[in-house]
Amino acid sequence: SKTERTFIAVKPDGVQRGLVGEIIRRFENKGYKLVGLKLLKPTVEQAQQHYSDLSSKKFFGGLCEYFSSGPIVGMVWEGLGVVKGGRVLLGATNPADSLPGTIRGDLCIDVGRNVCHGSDAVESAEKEIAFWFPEGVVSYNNHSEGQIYE
Ligand code: YYY
Ligand code: MG
Repeated sequence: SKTERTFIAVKPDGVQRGLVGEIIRRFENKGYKLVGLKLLKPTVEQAQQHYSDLSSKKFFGGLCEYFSSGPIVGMVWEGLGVVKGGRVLLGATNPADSLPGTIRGDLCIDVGRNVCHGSDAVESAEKEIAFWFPEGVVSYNNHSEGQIYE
């Protein structure tokens, strides 16, 4: 549905490299609707919770340390098929495999510094949005909706 939502984050490397505007721009240009946006510095505990599915991986410690090392920009984007479509905009997890034209394909090199996060399924999106935006998101009418959707 048009009200499907996903959690997208610009990771600390993306913020430090000044890529916040570029990443937001790609989601805006696509036609998705921004309904949540905040700059925050995650605690290690928040990083561990966010990535809890990966706790058995050997890169988990480094991932959580990196994710909590500086501010991130957490966002909620809404639109038809936005969970899958958002992952398409991000590109493959490993930038070595991300195609040109994707955020990771265009903007980074190392899998451990891949500048952005995106929820991988509708269910995990709902979980991540509730975790990072417990206060809820913002409802409003987008005046372009009639041009974006048939
Ligand atoms: O959802 P996505 O971010 O594309 O990948 P995940 O498999 O969920 O892994 C999360 C995060 O972990 C990834 O963005 C980079 C990091 N990572 C890593 O450092 N090394 C790997 N071999 C795999 C993932
Ligand atoms: Mg993931």
